[in-house]
Amino acid sequence: MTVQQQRGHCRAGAWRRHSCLLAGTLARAWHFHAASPALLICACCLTLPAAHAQTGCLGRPYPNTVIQNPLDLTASNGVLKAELTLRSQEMLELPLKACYVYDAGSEQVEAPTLRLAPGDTLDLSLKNEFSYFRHHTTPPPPSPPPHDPCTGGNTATTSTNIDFHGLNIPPDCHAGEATITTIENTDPPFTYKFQIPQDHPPGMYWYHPLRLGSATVQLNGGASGVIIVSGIEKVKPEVAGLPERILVVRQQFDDDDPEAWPPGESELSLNFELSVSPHRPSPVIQMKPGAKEFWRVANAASQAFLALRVMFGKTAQPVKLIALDGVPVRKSVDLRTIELPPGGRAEFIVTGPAAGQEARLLQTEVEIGRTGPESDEQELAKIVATPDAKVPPALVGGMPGATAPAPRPAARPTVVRKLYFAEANNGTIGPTRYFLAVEGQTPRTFKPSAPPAVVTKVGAVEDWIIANRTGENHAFSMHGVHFLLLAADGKTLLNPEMRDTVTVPAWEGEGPYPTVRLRLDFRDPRTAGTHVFHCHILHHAETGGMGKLQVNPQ
Ligand SMILES: [Cu+2]
Repeated sequence: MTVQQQRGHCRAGAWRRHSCLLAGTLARAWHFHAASPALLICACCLTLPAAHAQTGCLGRPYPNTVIQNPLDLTASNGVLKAELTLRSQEMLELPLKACYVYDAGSEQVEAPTLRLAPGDTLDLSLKNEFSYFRHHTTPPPPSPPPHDPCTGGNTATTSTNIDFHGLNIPPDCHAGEATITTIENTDPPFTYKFQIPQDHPPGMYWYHPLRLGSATVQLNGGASGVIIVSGIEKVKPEVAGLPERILVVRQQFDDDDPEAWPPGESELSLNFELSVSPHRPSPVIQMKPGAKEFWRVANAASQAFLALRVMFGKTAQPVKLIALDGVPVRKSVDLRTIELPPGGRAEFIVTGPAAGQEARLLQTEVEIGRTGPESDEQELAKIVATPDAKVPPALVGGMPGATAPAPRPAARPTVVRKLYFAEANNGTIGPTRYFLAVEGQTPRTFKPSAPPAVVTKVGAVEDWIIANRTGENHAFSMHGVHFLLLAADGKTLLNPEMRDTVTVPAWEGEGPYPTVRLRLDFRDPRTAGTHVFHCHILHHAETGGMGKLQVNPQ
């Protein structure tokens, strides 16, 4: 049963409509989202045929469910060939679902983890069956056939593409290009095909839509999954043999209108299980008492800045940092708070609580700035230690891959540039426009067809000092090449590490603008091409906060 059928049926009779609304209200009141499809069907659609699950999204975990890793799809003989279908499912009064569905034969699975070794080829086919278009708008006509996704297309919420976040791959169509490429829901399956470089850092990456006009709606609906470049145990032997836990934090919004800012109510989820304690029980992470695990956490929220703590009772526990943004760190410091901007990843070793000890994974309150959306404390999961815990499989070694940390940029930059985040309203009450501008240039909202904001050449080593002139945090994210984060909030970092996404903190309204300083190294000829950089609050990117960097061959 499609949503349109549900809605049409409900509108056919006043009492039925009332039942639908009542069911929706109950679902909302109980935060009973995962169970609500059944509730809605019971309440208003008893006379219709059974649901056709294969056309919508899959069920997501019930409250109190033990967290499990997503299904792994692992490359064999140097190739990972897989097919994903992007779908949508609209439920009355519930957040829109957007889902990457993988047909595993006996069952369909949402958002599998793509596992590749350096040197492997990803051969990924994406079928776009996303049918949701924003309310009060008319779906655009499909581009006239034959439509070539590499040339662009509709900017409707039905169009899509994939950004393989953080992978150092060429910015070409069918690979790392993610602002022009447009796959419409009338197109045949589109193939992404590229090789993971032999010297690629081993770590956690992720995939998500970045098509301007639909990316926020689709990401908020849950369209995201993990990519693991294998071999981290070669660089960080302390993780070998530890249970490897994949954790993805997503954020769903009650109102899917991306024009709304600050956005309305939202809920975080962990591996698709909503974390809305105390309204309903939290997800459960089962661990063996006192045992170590290797946690790989992605912030796949479109807006939430994370500050994660593993709490035993009221005390934050130290965790041992292993990698940031897919790159093993040079210095494995102990941290009690893991801060992750939207798009960021952290990998770390957690020691479990004793049997019976109260423990949880906590999102703590984050300073977002005067005009940013609220960010309250939220329990993401209970951590339950029990001797018969079902823990994820241990990280196996023996995969090919890098054996040394990623090389660092040169000690001195050849160019220093200044960029800044800014915002402007259209009139006094119009929607906010976002800018990620180069100092000295007239700020413009981003257009994929616009000339590059920055032009450089292979061989350059650039320092970018990025200021925030707005009252809210932004998340600067660079495609195609990692950067060394040298300074944050004006302070030089003691342990600079490679990153692909970084928080640029809000300006308080007086005093100097907060800045970050990062170093980009273009001495590798493979960095040639046109890359994009943008705010990873995807709504900001979609409404202008993006730019292009052209690296010319030497
Ligand atoms: Cu932003």
